[in-house]
Amino acid sequence: MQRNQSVRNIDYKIAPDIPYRMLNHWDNLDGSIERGYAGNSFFFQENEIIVNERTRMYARLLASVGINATVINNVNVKDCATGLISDMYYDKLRAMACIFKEYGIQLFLSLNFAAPMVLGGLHSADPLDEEVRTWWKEKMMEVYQNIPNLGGFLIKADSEGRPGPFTYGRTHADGANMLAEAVAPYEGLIIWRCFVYNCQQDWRDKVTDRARSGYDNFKPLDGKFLDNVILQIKNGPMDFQVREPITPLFGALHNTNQMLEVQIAQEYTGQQKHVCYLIPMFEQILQFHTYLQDQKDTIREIISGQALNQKNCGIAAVANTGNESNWTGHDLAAANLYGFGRLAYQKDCTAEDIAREWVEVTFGSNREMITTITDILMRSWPIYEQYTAPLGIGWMVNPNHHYGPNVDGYEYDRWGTYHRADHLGIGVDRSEMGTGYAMTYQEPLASTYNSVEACPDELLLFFHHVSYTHILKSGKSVIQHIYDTHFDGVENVENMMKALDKIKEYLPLAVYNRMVPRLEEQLRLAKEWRDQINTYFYRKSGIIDTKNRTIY
Ligand code: GCW
Repeated sequence: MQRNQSVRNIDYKIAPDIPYRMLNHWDNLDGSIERGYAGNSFFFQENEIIVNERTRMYARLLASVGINATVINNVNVKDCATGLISDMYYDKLRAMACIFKEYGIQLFLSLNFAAPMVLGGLHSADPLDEEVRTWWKEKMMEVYQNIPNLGGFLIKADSEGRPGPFTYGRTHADGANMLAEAVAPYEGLIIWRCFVYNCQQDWRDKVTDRARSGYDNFKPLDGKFLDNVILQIKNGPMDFQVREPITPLFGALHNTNQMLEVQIAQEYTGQQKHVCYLIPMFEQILQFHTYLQDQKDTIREIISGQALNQKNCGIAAVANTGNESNWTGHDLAAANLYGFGRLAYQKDCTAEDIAREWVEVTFGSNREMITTITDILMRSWPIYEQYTAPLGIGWMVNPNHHYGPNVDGYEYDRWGTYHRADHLGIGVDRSEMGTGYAMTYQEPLASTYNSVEACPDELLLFFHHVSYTHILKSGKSVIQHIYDTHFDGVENVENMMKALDKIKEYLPLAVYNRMVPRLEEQLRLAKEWRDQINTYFYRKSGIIDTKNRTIY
């Protein structure tokens, strides 16, 4: 009805194919949000849990787009957050879980693997230690007595300084299974993240490859996890960059429940100041053929459980919400929350249908307005890619907060994220002659990515180190591609602003007034990206722009 369509002949039934459609909030108990760009937490404030009218509005919001599970606290479980599984918080959590249940949503929590030490005073968190195992069993009995509707737990272990089984020489299967046994009597799930890599790398070391780490750590454990464990795997092998290949881990696990993790919080994609509608990216990911087996080998078939006949599977998005009145800061960022839910719920929805649907239900029925905003959304991810890091290389951002250009920001650091540019060329050799990452894919993907000629342009620098004069499939040299896309990117942002201006009368004034300063900021930063990237590569390569535009 909101879309102004007739309700007369509606007679259809749809059922979601993906069992768990989840949000992951990175909210801290002090009210801050890690990678949050829409204000503070509406779950926590000053180490207290908030249950109020917004809790219900939130549940309704999620239910309206088909999301059925949510993790409310940050995967980096520190300080008071470890104590969420203690007396102090049970009453509020139970109240929240009950509200969520009315809307068909299950509450989950992130856990601290070292909780037996922090809360229990034990000397170890070794998953094979009997005392530790007993502690967890008793703790889970207590937790479920207090919060009967709890869905289970999400765990980040041995990652970026978080504790985990490696400390005790144990595997991630040992760690996950210990917890899975403890929650099994209550039908709880353990969602175990595969974001495990060496974040103390020496930039001089060209053998270690962060991209390989998920595969190298988890492929050998295939088949070793209990059935109430789900491995949660980020879409790319690195970390939510504007362009990454799809992780090879999905094509490598035959006997393990899997869940895809994407990020609608726009950490590396403009931090909700820039328009970047990510659903076309997620659509590509879900349709991707892993070649795991002859049939039913797409990511969607894997995480819906159809490929491997599983039921504990799903999709999770790192959430983009906060306590700002419009939930997502940028009004257009709400399309990512809506779109994530819709795409996860309904198999045959396209990113473009979803964009249009969102525009109609949000802003009404004026044709020109609908076309304009749908078009802005649909072009926004490619445009963001144009003015930021080129050809799949990623990063080039400022350390820590990850906003704005800094070509060498991560080049000489410990995080395993390098572009390896010199005066002759750029890119990371991940072919069999380099780190061998390309060979972790199933065929024919391995051969495609392994070969400079066959590798798709948009991923070339992720897989290969090439000279600036290397000719892309597009017919342009790498350096000219860098110059052209960066000039085009800024122009496209300018056009976006002009287009929005033309339909301004069809938007609520408050919405328009919120959007304009953000678009101005997007344009300012797009220019900064353009000039820094172009200047950097002009100075490195000494090769002039064939179109003679201004480079500094
Ligand atoms: O992308 C990185 C973020 C961290 C985050 C981590 C993760 C929650 O920069 O802020 O920590 O990924 O996914 O665990």
